[in-house]
Amino acid sequence: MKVYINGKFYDKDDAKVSVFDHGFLYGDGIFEGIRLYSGNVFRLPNHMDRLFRSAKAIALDLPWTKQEIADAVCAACRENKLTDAYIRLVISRGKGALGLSPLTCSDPQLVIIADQIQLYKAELYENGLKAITVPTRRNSPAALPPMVKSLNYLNNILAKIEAQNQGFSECLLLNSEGYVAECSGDNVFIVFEGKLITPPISCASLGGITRGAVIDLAKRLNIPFEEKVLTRFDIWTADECFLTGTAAKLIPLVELDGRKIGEDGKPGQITKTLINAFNEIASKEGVKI
Ligand code: PXG
Repeated sequence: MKVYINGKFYDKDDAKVSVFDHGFLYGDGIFEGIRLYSGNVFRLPNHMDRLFRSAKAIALDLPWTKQEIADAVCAACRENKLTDAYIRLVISRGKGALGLSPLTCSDPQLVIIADQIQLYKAELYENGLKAITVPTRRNSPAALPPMVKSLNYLNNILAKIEAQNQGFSECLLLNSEGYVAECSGDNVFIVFEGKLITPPISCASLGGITRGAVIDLAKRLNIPFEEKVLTRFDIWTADECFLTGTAAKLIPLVELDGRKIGEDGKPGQITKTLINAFNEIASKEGVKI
């Protein structure tokens, strides 16, 4: 495997950034998780837009254009002869002196790893996931804006640990007001009385690229859709529930906090329709590498 760093490719073992990089020292940086399906990079311009918004939010001036970074993503896929991949793009603040100030860093590092990811076992895509709500709350917009895909994911990692300690692989995070935000690295959707519903971004959810694709699909398939503030009650009593993320794709959630979702705790019909529709567009849409 060859890893892209600042315009060059390195063997996996030689792909290194400095321990003085503020990305390593302070989690000062941003990232994107991107998919390559059948030789097409899914919604690459949307990922570039989100990346540049993250950079702006952390006051990181990027010395590359969106097109240059998008080209580097495609080059990393070609270099590794991939047709299907998970691409982890990282931009760190760069090497600097000890101390929080980013003003000592002048050389941001652009790293692109094109690899594979299998988040959940195949069986769970058929039968659905079980999750619990964890005590850790989603980052408050008053602290770290949750729309920033920053290199500090400890909030989500702590939530994941709490779920795993209870024997669950996934968890629901509420926002600081107690409303549903999202799962540890996935957005959450419910279906209630035929309507598809997800919390608005203002509930401290990430504006997921997969979330956006599902909303577009719902419109195309004439499935009524609404963004609505949700409580745990709404998920417990939903007819269907599923999660969306670049790594996870679409995966049914069939139980939350010991409550079976829907009548039988099985993946629902609208969920299955959207999973099939997503799998169909995923390999057709996108930028050819
Ligand atoms: N919420 C959060 C907090 C995320 O970080 C999503 C939702 C789903 O968004 P997309 O755009 O992927 O549909 C994310 C996605 C990784 C990694 O290792 C990436 C994410 C989450 C966890 C791990 O690349 N991002």
